[in-house]
Amino acid sequence: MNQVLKIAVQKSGRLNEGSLALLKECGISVDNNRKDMLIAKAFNFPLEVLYLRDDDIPQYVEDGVADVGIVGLNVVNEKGKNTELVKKLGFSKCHLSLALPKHVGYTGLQQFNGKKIATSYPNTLSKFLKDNDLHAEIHEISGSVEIAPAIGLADAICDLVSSGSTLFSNGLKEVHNILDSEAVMVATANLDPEKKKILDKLIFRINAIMKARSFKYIILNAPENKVENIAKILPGMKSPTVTPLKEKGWVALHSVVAESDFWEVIDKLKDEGAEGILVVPIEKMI
Ligand code: PRT
Ligand code: ZN
Repeated sequence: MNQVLKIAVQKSGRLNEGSLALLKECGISVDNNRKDMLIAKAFNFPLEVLYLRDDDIPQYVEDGVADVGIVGLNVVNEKGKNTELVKKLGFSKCHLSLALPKHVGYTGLQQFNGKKIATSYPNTLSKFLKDNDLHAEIHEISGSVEIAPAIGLADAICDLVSSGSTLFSNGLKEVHNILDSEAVMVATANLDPEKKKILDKLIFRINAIMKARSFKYIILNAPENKVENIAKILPGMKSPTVTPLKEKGWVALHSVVAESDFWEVIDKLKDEGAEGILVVPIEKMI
């Protein structure tokens, strides 16, 4: 029988869109039009999608009900289930942080000793406190953690932060990051070899997409006598493509540039006399 890889994704919420967009970019079409749909088969890849609450995904993957799952690293850590981290996916980035009321001066982690901290992440926080030899009372709440200090429920909170605007609007300030998180793919231990082959194929596609996202395609015009210098700035995947322009003494160069040092490279190119610089996104990079 032909095997199908079962992947768990969040049914609705912050991870849903990014997870489905990633599958789509992998060329995998999934029927997800109906809101009440809990399971869907891909049309053109041996994949079945299970739509679940994010909190349940680690357990389903541990049990092998789902072979793999896309979930926040924060949830994977908190649940502590037996799953294998396959890949960090680079979206839904946030961090789990300790925060205090704005007016309270912060002197260091020791300040949390003897305090009450509200959180939806009791296991992660408890481990952090233990690792740092701190003794605080954890008050577990499942949502709206940010209002806990204002209503006298806790002295501090430990919650996810992305832009920081929720903390700000609740009169809180972030004082210590305890975990960097992003969407990750986890897999069940001892995945069936047939399914492992399907997963490898999926990861190959994801790698091509993630690599493409971190690079830009760049096209520019430059004086011919500057090609050597520019090639050093823009090494490309092998070396830049150089084509002559109709105007004598000028060439066009095509290459790729890493998003991370993009502006630095542009400044250097301008210094070498590059003109008409065009930068376009890359869809896949293999
Ligand atoms: O219904 P279900 O249980 O599936 O979803 P959920 O409501 O539990 O989770 P959801 O959709 O809110 O978040 C899913 C995952 O998205 C989280 O587990 C994180 O991995 C990731 N993520 C990324 C975030 C945030 N950014 C985030 N900002 N999850 C929550 N937040 C919340 C945070 O709790 C706080 O209340 O947003 C607020 C802070 O945001 P800023 O931008 O104001 O700092
Ligand atoms: Zn949840």
